[in-house]
Amino acid sequence: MADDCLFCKIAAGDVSADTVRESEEWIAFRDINPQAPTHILVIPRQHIATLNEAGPGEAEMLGRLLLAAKEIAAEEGIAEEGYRTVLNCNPGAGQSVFHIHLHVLGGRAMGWPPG
Ligand code: DGP
Repeated sequence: MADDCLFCKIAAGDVSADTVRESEEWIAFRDINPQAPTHILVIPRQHIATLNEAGPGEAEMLGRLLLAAKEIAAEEGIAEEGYRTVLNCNPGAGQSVFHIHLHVLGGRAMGWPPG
């Protein structure tokens, strides 16, 4: 756990969140500022600030985050219609919380390219 990391505090239960699913390795909760009718964040319990800090030792965990996103999309009823997973890395891409998190967005049409 990193000091002063909001998502570490959510993972530890010290800050409340609308949790939809969790495992020993990750926790998924609704985004406080949703950008789509369904907007869920999947975060590892392990503190990794950005994708740039992830190494080969995190490969399986990162893969399981994607599989969690797939399962959550099915539970939320957006799997067939379509959904988007996004992992912003660093401020130039829009990252504002420096604990990696996978956005799962759905429930509306998505434009491409993203802004
Ligand atoms: P990013 O911009 O990729 O770093 O995404 C951070 C997301 O985190 C953003 O969509 C808003 C969300 N967020 C920030 N603070 C909180 C919080 O306290 N609770 C919840 N549930 N989401 C938060």
